[in-house]
Amino acid sequence: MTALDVKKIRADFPILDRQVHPGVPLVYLDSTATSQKPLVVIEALNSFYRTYNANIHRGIHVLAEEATAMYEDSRVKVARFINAPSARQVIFTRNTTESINLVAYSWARANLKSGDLIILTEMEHHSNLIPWHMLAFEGGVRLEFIPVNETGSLDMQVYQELLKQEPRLVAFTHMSNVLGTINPAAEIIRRAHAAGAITLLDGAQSVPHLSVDVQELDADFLVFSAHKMLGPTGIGALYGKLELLENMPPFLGGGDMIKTVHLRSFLPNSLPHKFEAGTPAISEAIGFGSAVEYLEGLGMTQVEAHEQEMIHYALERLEEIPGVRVYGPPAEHKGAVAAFTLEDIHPHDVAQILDRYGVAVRAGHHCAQPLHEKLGIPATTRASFYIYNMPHEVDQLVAGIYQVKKMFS
Ligand code: C6P
Repeated sequence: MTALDVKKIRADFPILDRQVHPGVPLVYLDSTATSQKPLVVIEALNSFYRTYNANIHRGIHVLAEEATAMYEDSRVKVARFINAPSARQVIFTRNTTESINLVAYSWARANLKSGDLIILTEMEHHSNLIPWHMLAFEGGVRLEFIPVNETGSLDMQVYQELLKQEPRLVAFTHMSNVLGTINPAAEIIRRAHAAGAITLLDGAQSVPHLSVDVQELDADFLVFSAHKMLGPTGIGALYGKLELLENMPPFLGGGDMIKTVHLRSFLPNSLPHKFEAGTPAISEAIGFGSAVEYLEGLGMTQVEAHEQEMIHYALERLEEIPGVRVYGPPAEHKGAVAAFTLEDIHPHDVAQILDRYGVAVRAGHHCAQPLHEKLGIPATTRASFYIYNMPHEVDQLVAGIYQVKKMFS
């Protein structure tokens, strides 16, 4: 018995009915890269362009008022989804990457000086590494990393030691996009605060799959992308504590982010508009609102339970194949992500052959090259599961892997 009515859910995702080669139906196992979109999201975009397309926060005509109301309503929905105290604390950005860059450019450049320490982890996505590398290169901040141990978890003892160096920021992923590890976010944040640091939680992989409550976690910043949680591409969010956001200088300058402008001065707008320069991704933000509503309708506890069932079954089946090695912790400590190697067959070959059987997986370093270096491998093949995946798709993946083995034997 699954926690979700997956057959009913699948009917909401028209793309899942397509064939990718003649007579070969799609088995989509790449939701960690981007999820598919339900009809309500597709319809939200369609209805915007068909009936009330207009720029927001500017016009006084009906279309502009409707578009503004829907855009702001989406912000309220997204804020509710993560239990933000106020919608003013949700900034719409392009994606997780832009949200992290916003914090790096605005908060970090205003608050950190040469020699200050930022703690990251060895399992970060490049988005939560490069902005800090750039800052280190430019402003001399120091970076230290919480190691990943053999079980794919963070070494909390080394973290405790690093905290003695009084970091200013601890920025870490809630869920690894490779190992699937769900990090103990509340504990990492609690310890960071005790050491006087603030925290940035990369929720790109957790917000779509777990119930994430910023107040319960006491997160200072949380970043995530709509496209990984049933929403459109080109829209993401930055949540921040009010006093932090209020005191941060603007990131990008231009229209909408100002209160008044003179030839030689300007006054920034209030939150959240201070950080939303120029015409934003209006239809995408509205689609984002529909996506979170859809997830709320399913219930995040049920989503999580379904994914636990999927990953338990997937690991059980994958681990019985001779020559397969799955990376990361056991199913109960991870999300629905299975990155694996198959003997010494290159992951790109594995993915290419699986594609012939309709199975869409990702191969490569998944923008986590340092983690792969740590694992001592250049790349992995990664299968990931979401609300619309069913156990028989795991079976198709496994059958495909046996075909790969046969071809290379
Ligand atoms: N990971 C994957 O296939 P953007 O691209 O800005 O929406 O998300 C960046 C990002 C940040 N943190 C984590 C943990 C992520 O997994 C991602 C995106 C995708 O694994 C694309 S590389």
